[in-house]
Amino acid sequence: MKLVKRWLRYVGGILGMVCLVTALAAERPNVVLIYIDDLGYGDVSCYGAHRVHTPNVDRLAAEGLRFTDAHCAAATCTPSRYALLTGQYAWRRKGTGILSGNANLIIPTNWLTLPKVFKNAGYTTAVIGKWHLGLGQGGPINWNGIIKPGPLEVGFDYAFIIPATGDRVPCVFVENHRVYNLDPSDPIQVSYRHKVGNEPTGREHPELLKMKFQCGHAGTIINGISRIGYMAGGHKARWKDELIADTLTERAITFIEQNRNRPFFLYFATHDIHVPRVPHPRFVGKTKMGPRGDVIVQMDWCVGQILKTLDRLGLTKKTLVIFSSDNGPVLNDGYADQADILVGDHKPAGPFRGGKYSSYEGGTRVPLIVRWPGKVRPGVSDALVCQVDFVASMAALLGQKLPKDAAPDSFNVLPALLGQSPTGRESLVEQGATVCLRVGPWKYIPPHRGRRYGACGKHRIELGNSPKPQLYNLAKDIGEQHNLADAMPEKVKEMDALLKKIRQAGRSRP
Ligand code: NG6
Ligand code: CA
Repeated sequence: MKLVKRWLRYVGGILGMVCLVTALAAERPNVVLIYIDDLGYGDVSCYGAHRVHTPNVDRLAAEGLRFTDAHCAAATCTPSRYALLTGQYAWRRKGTGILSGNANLIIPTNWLTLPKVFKNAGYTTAVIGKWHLGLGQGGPINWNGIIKPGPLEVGFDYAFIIPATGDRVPCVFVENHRVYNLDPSDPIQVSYRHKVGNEPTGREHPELLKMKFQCGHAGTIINGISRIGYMAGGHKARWKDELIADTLTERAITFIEQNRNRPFFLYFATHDIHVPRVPHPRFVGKTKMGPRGDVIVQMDWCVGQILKTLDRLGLTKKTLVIFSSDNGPVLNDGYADQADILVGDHKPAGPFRGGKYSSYEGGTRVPLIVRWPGKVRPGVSDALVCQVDFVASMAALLGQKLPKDAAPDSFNVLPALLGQSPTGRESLVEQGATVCLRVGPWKYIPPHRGRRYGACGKHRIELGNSPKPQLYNLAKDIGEQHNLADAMPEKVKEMDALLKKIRQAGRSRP
């Protein structure tokens, strides 16, 4: 009898261990962050688009939680991604505006970052896609040698990146510390000041262009498209814009396959739907909206490939997928690709005013979908959350304690992200053309000098700059049409004081 009891206890113990380990493993999912460039709130069908269909993003929404009040941290790429990876509002730090392609790394390598949160928990991490946070330090980048510090020094185990943007030189991928496919006998030279090499520029030879530029983008012609900046050499390494989506997706799939048996974090940052919008021929003409519509379809295909890979490898249930965008939408961002002409009644920013670059909600309110089958109940959440919160929220998911000085503006909104709580933050600083404040339904845009319109061509974007304060009640006025500042001076004062306080405190995380 004693023996049987002992044996039972032994088996029970093992069973308990197994359950515990399984439970822990279930709590530590793989995380795939699918991060789209310039995708607006209204650009996918699950957020109301009808002139373009995005069945794969819609599948994510149907199987996951779709947020209606989620924000990127800023209305342009670099500050937005900076905040995403560091958990610090970018406006707190100089030099975090849109970077040129030869800028140095802006994330200090000794800081805790989103990928380091995963690495500290034993995950394998990768960034595949757009970087735009600078590379190297202390001056010019040697594109022909070892390029560092960069993604590997801020916490990624593997990197295959577009250094800046598709419209900025150098038009090459960087894999870990080196330009991918570089022929040493054809070294790369890059300048943002003056022409290098003797290849034609868009300014000199617009007749050579397969896609004309309208604002900026008059530099070296690469693959029939003139870019921002000048570049020479590196011919074998230059990307073909038509193939970027395929190349990045293939890399992402390979990374998932190689890490199928251990926890991984993949930051998959597409080039789409940023300019230049050059879909693979198989997507050309898929919408009636020209290249901008077609690259939305291409982006959706990329999402589908990732989801299929997770299905095929049996990883769907073990993987938390996050889908979002780095800033609001823009139609004409400098190339004459007809986005502003063919848009029809499509509403890139959904019901919101403004778009990329703007202080209005269209600048930072973006799609956010979180899927974790069995853990996140499908539905819709109106919680106010921001990508700056991912650091603290993922740390909470993985049971990591954040040091006091790390991720100073990152809130743990994990309960909201997992659909366990209907509320997220109470307030949020939104970085548009200027630094604005949300508190619940209230939106405050401080007086700010500057241009009224941004971007280019027809339908330019209202930046929200005004010499007068603006106050909106989004609960009643989602399109920010009725400025209540004059009618509610006390509210303006209160919001202004809180914004100043958050700015002066140097941190906002409790
Ligand atoms: C702007 C570019 C725009 C885009 C943007 C950065 C011009 C006229 N406009 O300066 O095309 O590259 O910078 O976009 O050059 S972001 O999504 O990376 O922030
Ligand atoms: Ca962007």
